[in-house]
Amino acid sequence: MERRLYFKLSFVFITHSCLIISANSSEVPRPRGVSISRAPLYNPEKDFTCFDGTLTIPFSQVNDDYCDCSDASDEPGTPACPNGSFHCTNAGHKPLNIPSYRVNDGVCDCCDASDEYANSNVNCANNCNELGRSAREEALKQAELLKAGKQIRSEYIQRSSQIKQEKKDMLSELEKNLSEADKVKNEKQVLKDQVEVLENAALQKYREIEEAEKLKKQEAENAKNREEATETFKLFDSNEDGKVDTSEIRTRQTFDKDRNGEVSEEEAKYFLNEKEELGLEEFISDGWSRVKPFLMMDAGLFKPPVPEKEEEETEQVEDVHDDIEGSETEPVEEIEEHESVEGEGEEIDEDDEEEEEEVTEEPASEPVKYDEETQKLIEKATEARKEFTDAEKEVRHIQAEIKKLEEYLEKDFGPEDEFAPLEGDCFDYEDYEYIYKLCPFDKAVQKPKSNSVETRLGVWSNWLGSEDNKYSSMLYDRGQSCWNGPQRSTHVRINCGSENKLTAVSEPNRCEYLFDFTTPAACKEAESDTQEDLHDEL
Ligand SMILES: *[C@@H]1O[C@H](CO)[C@@H](O)[C@H](O)[C@H]1NC(C)=O
Ligand SMILES: *[C@@H]1O[C@H](CO)[C@@H](O)[C@H](O)[C@H]1NC(C)=O
Ligand SMILES: [Ca+2]
Ligand SMILES: [Ca+2]
Repeated sequence: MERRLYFKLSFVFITHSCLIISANSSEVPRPRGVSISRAPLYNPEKDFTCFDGTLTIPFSQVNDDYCDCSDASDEPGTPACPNGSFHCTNAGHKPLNIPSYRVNDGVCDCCDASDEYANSNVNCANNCNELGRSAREEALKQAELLKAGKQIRSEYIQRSSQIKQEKKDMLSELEKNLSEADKVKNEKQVLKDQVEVLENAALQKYREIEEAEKLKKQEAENAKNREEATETFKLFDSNEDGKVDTSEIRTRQTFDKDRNGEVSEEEAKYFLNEKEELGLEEFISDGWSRVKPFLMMDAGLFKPPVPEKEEEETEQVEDVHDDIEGSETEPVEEIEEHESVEGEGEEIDEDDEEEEEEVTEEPASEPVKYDEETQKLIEKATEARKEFTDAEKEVRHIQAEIKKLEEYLEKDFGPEDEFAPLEGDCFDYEDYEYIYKLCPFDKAVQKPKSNSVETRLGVWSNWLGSEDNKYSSMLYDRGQSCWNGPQRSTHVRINCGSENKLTAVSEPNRCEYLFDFTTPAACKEAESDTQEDLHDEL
């Protein structure tokens, strides 16, 4: 009972001092720890009813350091209730609500020192004015930055709509050009087909001649082969019985396959198609193809390839070794590969293909002499073919351009396309070892300062911010794989800044990079106050 009385007295004193203190500001009289907006809920003339309506108590039990209300509403200024909230006015700075257990806990939480009123060991200074001043200065700076940024942002928006319009105009022009080019291509195709029919007819005569010549050549070759085989047969058939047998083969060192100084029965049989003896026709058809290489070898005309097994094996081992080393630092090729998918590389590839096609169409055998008329037709057809492939190439070129434009127009450059001007630019950040590069809407890469081997840390994927702030973060994924690890990826946090700048790079997890990027494109409404976090920092 005594304790309670003491606190009642001290409460009276406290409320009085409160009234006195607040008299010189615009503040409303209210119990300790109550905000201005809640002041009317505490009327000293009346009994107090807990906010949840569960209990009515004499007003003297408000802030008597004894928790009466289950919702803590009777103890806004003491730590008595386990779940109460204490309001610091913090005149000169910003008001703050703290959990009531921080009242008189020996730690200065409020810059006006109001949370530590009953603890003589702590001496909290009121530094709200200084804090307020620097906060206001900081806020002013931020506001100026924001203002300048917003100015640039609106320029970006204008530029974007211009760029977009240009791209759209170009797209519709290209679509017109495409249908025109398609028409040309079809015309060229018809012309080519027509003249090729004539060319074909004219060439038919020469093809027949060529065919006949080929046949003749083949026949001559066959006859020569047969002649050679017959001669050899006669030579081998030493007893002239019209057959070559193993004993006749065994007299010839040429057929000592294993080079042991003797032609065995087995060796001899090999040359007779595994038979004991062969007649002339059999020898020509089955034996000659086995015999001939050995005769040629003997004559020094033919050397079988020497197998180089050992060397091959060591080479393979080296290859594997290279692969292992290369996998960490193979980026250049991969990046080029990636770019060529959508870049001009495509055209180069096409050119290569066509050249190959042309070469295979007209094999470079000895030139045939054509009559004048045929020669003219060939030239005409060649020209028609060239015109057709050119027309085809033009169609493909326009299609590629259209695809590029469509891809551009599909990209999400922000709610007002304010990020569009960043596309096509790259921004560097250097640390001790590396140069990092962000090319917005394209890729993120890393390059050591010591060499020029780029590592791809990701290609543009999508916006990644939370639902209400989607455009605060970008994701670049599908980067090069880490050695024995996942593909690299990069998050880019976007903040308002007066210029486009990569301000920080880190690797919070293995193969996961974090970039901080400032840009005027992100300068929008004032960012929400961060004062709530103040307590955690103190
Ligand atoms: C504390 O207060 C909060 C909000 O006022 C409430 O959601 C929570 O349930 C309360 N906890 C206790 C233990 O009373
Ligand atoms: C479309 O074709 C016209 C006429 O050939 C040409 O001048 C123009 O540059 C083409 N447009 C584009 C976007 O290539
Ligand atoms: Ca109480
Ligand atoms: Ca405190």
